[in-house]
Formats: sequence, structure tokens, C-alpha cells
Amino acid sequence: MADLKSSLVSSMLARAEAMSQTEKIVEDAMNSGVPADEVLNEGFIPAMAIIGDKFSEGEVYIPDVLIAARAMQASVDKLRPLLADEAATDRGTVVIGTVKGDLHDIGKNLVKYMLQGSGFNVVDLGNDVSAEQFAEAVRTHEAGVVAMSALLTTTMGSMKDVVDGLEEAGLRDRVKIMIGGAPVTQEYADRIKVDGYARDAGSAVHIAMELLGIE
Ligand code: B1M
Repeated sequence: MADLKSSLVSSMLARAEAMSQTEKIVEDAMNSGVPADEVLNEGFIPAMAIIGDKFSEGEVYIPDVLIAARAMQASVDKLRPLLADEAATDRGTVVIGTVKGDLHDIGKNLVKYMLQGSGFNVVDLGNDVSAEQFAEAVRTHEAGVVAMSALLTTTMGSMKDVVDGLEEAGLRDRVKIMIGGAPVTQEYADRIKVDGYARDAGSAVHIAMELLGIE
């Protein structure tokens, strides 16, 4: 699988060719029998981490990361129907979003796809979502779970604002709150008094089920 990861790093950094080259690699992998979740977990996720390291080291720049992110997103959109059993039953409504000030949405989208594939009705508020928007969506959609993502240490604090906002709106007792994202930890989840923390998209499904008491 090392080859798939390295090929994806090269294709995703191919600038004008990034989209077509990445699609071709995914197509070839699928045609040779690599399962969709392996393409994601052993291909795209580590490939994006390598690109992140290159970005930190000044080897690639923001436009490269953005193009890489788009190429990943486009392919993951195509893999989506294969990632989980779409025939699962409705397990309740999850309102999901990346918190205020934060534009990172790739991980949030993966969590959304996994939840949808596992039978949850997911209302996606996008990125840069305010506490008020979360509260409004919980009320409108009668959500059972609020799922928040943050990728920046500077935006993690917005998660606490959402918890406070839900409390002020009198909605805190009606909804379970779960959080995740690279800088987020269980310790932080305990500190801001949310109900669950998930380190990746797969475990997010288990946590959501646990929070709603689904076996
Ligand atoms: Co930015 N960025 N970025 N970035 N970016 C990081 C996060 C960073 C670690 C890069 C670095 O410096 N090494 C760094 C953050 C440092 C920090 O705060 N600790 C950083 C920075 C600094 C910035 C800017 C400030 C850069 C600048 O402008 N100077 C800027 C901020 C913009 C903003 O948000 N206001 C910025 C911008 C961008 C782009 C727009 C270029 C682009 C985002 C595009 C997009 O998302 N549409 C981008 C990207 C792509 C990255 C990296 C390279 C990749 C992130 C990613 O998508 N990973 C990232 C470096 C890295 O991670 N190595 C970096 C793949 C994704 C699948 O993983 O999102 O972690 P992740 O999701 C995982 C888990 O975390 C978990 O499940 C997912 C997979 O299973 N998860 C959840 C996520 N949410 C969850 C929610 C849950 C449960 C699990 O429950 C609700």
C-alpha cells in the first residue's frame, strides 16, 4: 500500500494535473481490487498527512495544499457510495460542522460520509459555523447529536462557545455533543464537558451510536 500512498502524494501535488492524475490512480486501484476503505485509510489519509508535513517544512505552499485537498475531495466523493452500507436504516439526525473561524472541512466531510453511510440523517452546516447556527440547526432539525470538527488550535475554543450557546438556548439537555479533529483530544472533550470524542471518521460512527444508545 506504500505505493498507492506515494503515488497519491505525487498526483495530488501535480497542480493542473492533480485532479485527473488522482482520479486515474484511484480508478486503477479500484480496478485491481483494492477496497474503497483501504484507498481512503491507507492511501488518501496518510498521503494528505505527508502533504501537510511538506507544507510545514515549506516544501509546498497553500495553493498546492488547496489543490491537493480538492483532488482528494473529488475522489472521496466518488468513493463515498462504496464506503459503507447505504441501505442501513435511519438512526437519528446529526448536525455537523467545522467551527467558527475554521475552514478545514475534509475530515468533517469524511465523518459526514461515514455517518450517512451508517444510516444517520446528517445535516451539514459546512465550515466556519457559529454557535448560533449550530443552535438554530438543532432546533430546526430536532437533532439528537451535534458533531463539531476543528483543525486549528486557535479554533478549538469555538467548540466551547457552541456548548455554551446550546446551554443558553435551553437545548443542551436535548442533544448529545461530540467533537473531533487533529488537535482535539479526549482530555479537551472532558474539559469542555461534551459527551463524546472521536479520533477518526470510523470511530465517530461508534461514538454517535453509543451516544444515542444504539447497539
Ligand atoms: Co491547514 N493547517 N491551514 N489548510 N491544513 C493544518 C491543520 C496544519 C496542522 C498544517 C501545519 O502547519 N502542519 C496547521 C494547523 C496548526 C495548528 O493549529 N495546530 C494549518 C494551518 C496553520 C492553516 C492556516 C492558518 C495556514 C495559513 O493560512 N497560514 C490556514 C487556516 C485557514 C482557516 O481555517 N481559517 C489553513 C488553510 C488550509 C487550506 C485551506 C489550504 C486547506 C484546507 C482545505 C479544506 O479543508 N477544504 C488546509 C489543509 C488541507 C491542511 C492539512 C495539510 C490537511 C488537513 C486535512 O484535510 N487532513 C493540515 C496538515 C495535516 O493535517 N497534516 C493543515 C486530512 C483529514 C482527513 O484529516 O481533518 O484531521 P483531519 O480529519 C480526521 C480526524 O481529525 C477526524 O477524522 C478525520 C479522518 O478520519 N476528525 C473528526 C475530523 N473532524 C472530526 C469530527 C469528529 C470526529 C472525528 O466528530 C465530530
